[in-house]
Amino acid sequence: MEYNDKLIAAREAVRYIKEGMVIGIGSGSTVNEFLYCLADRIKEEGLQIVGISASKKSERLARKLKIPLTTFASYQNVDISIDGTDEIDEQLHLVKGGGGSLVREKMIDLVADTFIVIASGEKKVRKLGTFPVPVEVVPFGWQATEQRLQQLGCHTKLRLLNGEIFVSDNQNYIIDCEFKKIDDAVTLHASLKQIVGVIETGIFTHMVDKAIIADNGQIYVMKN
Ligand code: ABF
Repeated sequence: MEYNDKLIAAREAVRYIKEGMVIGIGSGSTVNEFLYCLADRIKEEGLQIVGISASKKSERLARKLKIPLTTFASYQNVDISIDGTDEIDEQLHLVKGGGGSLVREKMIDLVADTFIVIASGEKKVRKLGTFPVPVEVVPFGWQATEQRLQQLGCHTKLRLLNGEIFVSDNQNYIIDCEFKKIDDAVTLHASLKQIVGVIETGIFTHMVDKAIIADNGQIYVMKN
């Protein structure tokens, strides 16, 4: 039997949303499922919440679903952030950014009192690194930055979209760095961040409070 694990994980996450919350909204197809479920609760229960979106894509869907939104600056606190991921390991370290929104996602996920990741089973890995680490870089001199990234032992690729250079919501470029296996995500993130021209990496460590993974219809909750 085929299960929609993304929807199952999203539906479980909506249960954590309480009246009056400020909700950080990540991006990706699993987060989209969460937005549909959240919109249903708002319609059925008159739930009063406000969302802060980490990406223009999820913001467009939230507006279409009439989910009340506000800007990140206008709120000092975020009660809960719900976000997807590309990889998650046993320590709840993540590789994120496949959708290109890693900077704003990390900013919101970091300030949230509770950060919940929602994902289907195939995102769970023993070791991070199969998914190339997205690194957001300043467009100016990106080739020089790319060379310094390669010196950390990865194959790099400037992200393109429809044959053009992909530009993030922050008007920067993304270089996808293939490390294949990451033994120490904390140290690698620190090394990447030291490179002039690097703005942020898609390595999220020591941030996740709870992970809701749906695998073949079964829900697994991992927490720190
Ligand atoms: C987003 O979720 C990105 O960081 C990541 O690439 C994406 C995963 O998307 P999906 O839920 O579609 O697999 O937060």
